Amino acid sequence: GLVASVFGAIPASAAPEIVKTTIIVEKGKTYDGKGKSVAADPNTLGDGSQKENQKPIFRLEAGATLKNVVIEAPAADGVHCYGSCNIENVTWKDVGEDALTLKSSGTVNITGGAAYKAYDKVFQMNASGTINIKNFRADDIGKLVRQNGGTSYAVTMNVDNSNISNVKDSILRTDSGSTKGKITNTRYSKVPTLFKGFSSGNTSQS
Ligand code: ADA
Ligand code: CA
Ligand code: CA
Ligand code: CA
Repeated sequence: GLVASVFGAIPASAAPEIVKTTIIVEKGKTYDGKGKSVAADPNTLGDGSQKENQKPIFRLEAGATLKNVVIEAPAADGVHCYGSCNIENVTWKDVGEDALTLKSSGTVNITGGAAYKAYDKVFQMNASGTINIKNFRADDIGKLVRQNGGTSYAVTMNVDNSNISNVKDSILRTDSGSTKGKITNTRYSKVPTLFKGFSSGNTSQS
């Protein structure tokens, strides 16, 4: 909102809306936050620590879109996608256990937005499919995309036109010999490894 002051109208940083129960975005529907901030109720969804089995703030059903939302701390288990989902201009200011999980097969399109302060993973792929990350900013993270450890299904991971800095582990990581990774037109700073665990010939960078 706008706050009047002697300096004129300045944007106020509104307190986040505290989400007590997971917001469900139904199949094919769009949730447009119009720039609003949300955070998890730590007592019902999770405290955003590295403890597993926290609940998501948003659950997207197949074909749903989430846009124009700022997710503040605590972010619990972020966003869960059950099938394909579109994430546009969503910023995680302090990623919780992780930022987004693909829970059943589909394509995740992340366009614009950012993720900061992910102790471990940002995007977690727990099902086969594709993740397309475009025009994204990530800073102070463990990994940008991680296919669930020990799984052998195929995931396609694409990163384009993004800016990634202060990475502890790698940008893309898998244990699957059939998973492919591609990074194009992306700027890095303090990134030790671009790809980890991929079979030879399954990665490209330009
Ligand atoms: C860890 C854990 C998986 C799964 C995953 C997640 O990798 O071993 O079982 O819970 O986190 O989705 O956060
Ligand atoms: Ca986890
Ligand atoms: Ca964090
Ligand atoms: Ca998780």
